[in-house]
Amino acid sequence: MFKNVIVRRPSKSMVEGITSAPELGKPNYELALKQHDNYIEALKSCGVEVIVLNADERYPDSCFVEDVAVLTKTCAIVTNPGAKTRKGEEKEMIDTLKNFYPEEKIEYIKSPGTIEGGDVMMVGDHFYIGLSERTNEEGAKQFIKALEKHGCTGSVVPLKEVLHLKTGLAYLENNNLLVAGEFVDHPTFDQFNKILIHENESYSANCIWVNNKVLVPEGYEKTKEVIEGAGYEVVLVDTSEYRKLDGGLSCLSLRF
Ligand code: CIR
Repeated sequence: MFKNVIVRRPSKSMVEGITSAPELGKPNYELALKQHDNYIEALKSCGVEVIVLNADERYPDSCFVEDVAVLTKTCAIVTNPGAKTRKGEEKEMIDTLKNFYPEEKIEYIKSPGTIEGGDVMMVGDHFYIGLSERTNEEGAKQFIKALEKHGCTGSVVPLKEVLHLKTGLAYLENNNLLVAGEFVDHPTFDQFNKILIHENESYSANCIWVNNKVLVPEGYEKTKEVIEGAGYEVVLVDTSEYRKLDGGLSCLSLRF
């Protein structure tokens, strides 16, 4: 179960955030703020305390806090983002983490290692790490070493198409795994109960489990149905403005 969630308000500069889909247009900042409010309310409805950090105009993508740290039961690992314009974002998270973890439980990934939290999926004490354009082998190696120091384990998954590992995967606890695209037939995940995302709804693979409820992006009916069919209560949140920046529900928070 999660007790706490950290989010960061989107900055006005978010309209200049990184995107692989410029054809979707620039995000509408006012609407993004409203969607962020709703996201916070949806999280609170799952029984967590939400820590809301101020917007940071220097970093257009800084609302995607998931990428700058990975928080586990035993340690916090501050990442080293692979995207040029995101370098430095991680430093702005450290003071907040110190309110929850003693210094000896905070680890740091260092260059030339890079890793972004969107590439890390927690399954109990084990962490799957996607090797992507943002996360390199050296970053994954340092990350696994840090995990092992604190009683956890990690393994790598080379990625083909997705931006981050969790662009196409979401662990819903109880051995249930949402899978889309390149992960549908991926042998690494054969031991899970796979819940398949329809190919027309692949964006909605980025859901989050929060204390037995599942936050699902609004507008993806088939995904909503399969998750409800698996026995979960679904909470819908519209993320249209974040989608324009390749972001989704998991990217917008750190849950621990
Ligand atoms: C980026 O490209 O870094 C942002 N525009 C989107 C980050 C999405 N984060 C995530 O999947 N964890």
